[in-house]
Amino acid sequence: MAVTDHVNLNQFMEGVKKRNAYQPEFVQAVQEVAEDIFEFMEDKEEYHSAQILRRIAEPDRVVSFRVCWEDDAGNIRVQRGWRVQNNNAIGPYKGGIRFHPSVTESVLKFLAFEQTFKNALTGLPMGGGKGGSNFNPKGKSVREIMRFCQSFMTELYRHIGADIDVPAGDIGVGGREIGYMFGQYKRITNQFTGVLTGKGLEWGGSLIRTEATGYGAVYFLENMFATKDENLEGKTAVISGSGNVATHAAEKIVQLGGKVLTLSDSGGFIHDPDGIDQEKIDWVKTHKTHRRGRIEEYVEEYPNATFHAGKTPWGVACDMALPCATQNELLGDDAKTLIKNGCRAVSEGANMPTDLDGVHAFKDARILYAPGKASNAGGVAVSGLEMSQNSERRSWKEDELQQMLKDIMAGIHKRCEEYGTQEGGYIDYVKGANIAGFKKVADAMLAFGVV
Ligand code: NDP
Ligand code: 2IT
Repeated sequence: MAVTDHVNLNQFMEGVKKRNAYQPEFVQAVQEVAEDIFEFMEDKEEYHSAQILRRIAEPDRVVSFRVCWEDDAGNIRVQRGWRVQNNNAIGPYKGGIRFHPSVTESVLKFLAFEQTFKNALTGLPMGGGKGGSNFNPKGKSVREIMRFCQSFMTELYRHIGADIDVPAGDIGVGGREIGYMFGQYKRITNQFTGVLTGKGLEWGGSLIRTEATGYGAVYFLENMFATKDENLEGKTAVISGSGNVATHAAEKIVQLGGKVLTLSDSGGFIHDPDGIDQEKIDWVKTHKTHRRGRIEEYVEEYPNATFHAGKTPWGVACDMALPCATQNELLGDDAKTLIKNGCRAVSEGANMPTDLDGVHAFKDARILYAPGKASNAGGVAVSGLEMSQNSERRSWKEDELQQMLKDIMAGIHKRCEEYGTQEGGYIDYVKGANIAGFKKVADAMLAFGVV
């Protein structure tokens, strides 16, 4: 092939599939981005000849390590840990850590790839990374979780640093786990630095980091509805998940006058036709986080609600849907059902919750559809602000941070609008987010030459 002949989208994806055999989540994430980027690059020789997308879709490095720990019964347990450092063209690697039995190298590679675009979209100087383990925190004692976190950090510490790679929380990793990992990092290195975000407020954490992902996803919804001169007042929402992102998304919807009908966990979903108000959300937060209970127990507390075992909530009619649990939890048929039942907007709190068929269904129906890399970026954005506060050795005020989060979400919306507006005024947020995120990273990579 002559140097100027470029591979087309299909040839590119064939290569990605071949090089990443048995990594379906990673291939899926790359496919979703490549569909838009190939169109964008058509007349841009510099990106083609520098192989920019090919390079972003090849992590800078994947570190895989053994994590040994001792359970309460004295048994030695062995898990696998990873850190995927995808791209640091615009800042230190940044992204969460996930503890869940479904974690594989493919899952973490897709998350680190997505994170690269998401972090660029925030406008803050952060590269993309992700880490985690197939460790299952469910059913483990707090001491077991502590020992696991310490062992995980005993290897991870040598790969991270405030200017190198800054992990945070994700599924199964909240304030408690960040505390254990930060404690171990500090103990090993004897350094108090901003090496992790999502820290406690007493030891370098930022106000509103806990709330930021869920709140940000709802601010993004507000921005989308504002393009139709509408707000969230009186609108119904169906939400999946009942963890950090889901409960804070629910909280912000209620604050803005909307009505939340569902929440879920891996056991099924609850439907509360009276609406899940602030008091009920507080009950769920305590129940799921502190008591580590199951969502099905909601119906014992609130008997007007019903529990639907083993089901996702997408069959409940609503104005807007927020998938806030995990990847591929909303499939093509679910998307069609939502559209048929009148759903007008989708804001993804989770990463890649909608499969490719679902993405195409939402785009074809031209509803307001925000991909996670745009709508859930509020969390990592406030993590970026936590890094700035740590560097300054100061803590900013809550109202300042609230305003910054709102401004960042509005900025992301604007960038999606700029690159995603189609003939007739329809905004393709997927395309807008992919192109805006790509362009920033790609231009930095061009400046660095072939490295
Ligand atoms: P949490 O651990 O707090 O909550 C996860 C929720 O999702 C729980 O309700 C859990 O149910 C459910 N869930 C997890 N895995 C599955 C599964 N395989 N099938 C069904 N339900 C599942 O995590 P977060 O709220 O932090 O994260 C949720 C999503 O948001 C993830 O996709 C994450 O990557 C994304 N995200 C998180 C950010 C953050 O700041 N925390 C930032 C941006 C995105 P159960 O209790 O049964 O496990
Ligand atoms: O997916 C995500 O953006 C996160 N889990 C948050 C990452 C971070 O560094 O705050």
